[in-house]
Amino acid sequence: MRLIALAILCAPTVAPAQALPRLPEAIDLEPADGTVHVELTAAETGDPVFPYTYGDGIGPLIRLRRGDTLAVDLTNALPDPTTIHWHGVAVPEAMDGTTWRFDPVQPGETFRYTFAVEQPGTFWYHPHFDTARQVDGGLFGALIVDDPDAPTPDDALTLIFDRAMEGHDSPGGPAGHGALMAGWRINGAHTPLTHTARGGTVVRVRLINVSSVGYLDLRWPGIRLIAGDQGFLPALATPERIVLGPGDRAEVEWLVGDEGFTISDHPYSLNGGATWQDPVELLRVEVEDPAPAPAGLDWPFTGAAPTPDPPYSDIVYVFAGSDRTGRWFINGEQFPDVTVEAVAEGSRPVIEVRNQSPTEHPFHIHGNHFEVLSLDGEPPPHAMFEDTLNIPVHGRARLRLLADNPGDWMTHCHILPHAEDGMMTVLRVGEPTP
Ligand SMILES: [Cu+2]
Repeated sequence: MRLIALAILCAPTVAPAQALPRLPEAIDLEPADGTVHVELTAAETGDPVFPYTYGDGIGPLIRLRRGDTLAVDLTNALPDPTTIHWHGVAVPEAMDGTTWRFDPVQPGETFRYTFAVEQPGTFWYHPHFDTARQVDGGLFGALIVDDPDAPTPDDALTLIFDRAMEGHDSPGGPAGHGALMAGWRINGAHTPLTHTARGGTVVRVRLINVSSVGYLDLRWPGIRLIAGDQGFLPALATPERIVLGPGDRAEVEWLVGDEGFTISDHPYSLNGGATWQDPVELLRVEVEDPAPAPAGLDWPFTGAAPTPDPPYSDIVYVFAGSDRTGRWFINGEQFPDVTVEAVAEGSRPVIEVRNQSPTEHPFHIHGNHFEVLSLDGEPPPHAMFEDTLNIPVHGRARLRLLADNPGDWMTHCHILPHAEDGMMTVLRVGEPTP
């Protein structure tokens, strides 16, 4: 009898997974039509998990409509300089948060970032100064620009994926090792998480990878991909998996029926993709009030075909380096000792990015975005507009830059330790400005 009682006492109890938190939304201090005014303070928290914050936890979600003007007053309460970079948004160079030609915001100072936004899409904001440490420390948030032409779903979620301090303190170590060790958080909460959705509804879900090193390889049954970095795709895609490198975004729709599903992450190596490790459950979607799954929404897909890949390049960037040396190069150079390539404002130069290293790199360009002409010789099925594109090991991407925003723009790998160890250059659009 005593043994039985003991066995009952020791029966394992399964702790219910925590519910997925929704992101806090930024408060608009001047709720007038056409403007959004937000105050952010970058400060230390004393919390080793998120040592830095833009407020209460990770940064608030800033939501705009296409054509709105955003004004953000950033107060720097950190002991170090900082900036805000608006990843994926065509802002004026002085608002881009980079320190190539502009000074960072000093401790104790307040700086106003202000610009109009004409591109709908899923963007994010983060410092571009001491970047790996400040981003990993918790300085990041989502910026959503709504398209007034898009249909309204029953519900909408924004999921920010990040990992705890992951290897930026050992840039010479094998990239991806830290990523394999640390667990993912979504909206600041440790996975696995659960979310309850109502049957018979359409949920629009925005996915943002803000990790400095980690790749996501997300899988669930019946993926319906509707948008990438720069707004809607030309057509619905139904891939088996969604791979998001650091800085990358995607949007999907969930058609919630009478059964739940689980989003898992398949461990992914920077040295060539899928690994031998088991998938990890990140988010279980449970259904309340089961009902037949609805049809997908009528998203404003254009059906645009990709631009044909021409037989020339205007600029070639060769990415090289290795984990062994921890030194990373573009065209044999390391930032800030770089050759500034220049293209005319309004031009459509063809850029070829060749990855000669044994590590994948997410190629990112500031201030302007590009169309993917081909990846390893294959054109995409539809026109594909991005600002962040993963280049596989020994891969070759050919891009058509929509060079419409003048300025000196950082062009770099978005694995932040790689960028800080040299893998960054400058692309000038238009005439040099004083
Ligand atoms: Cu890289």
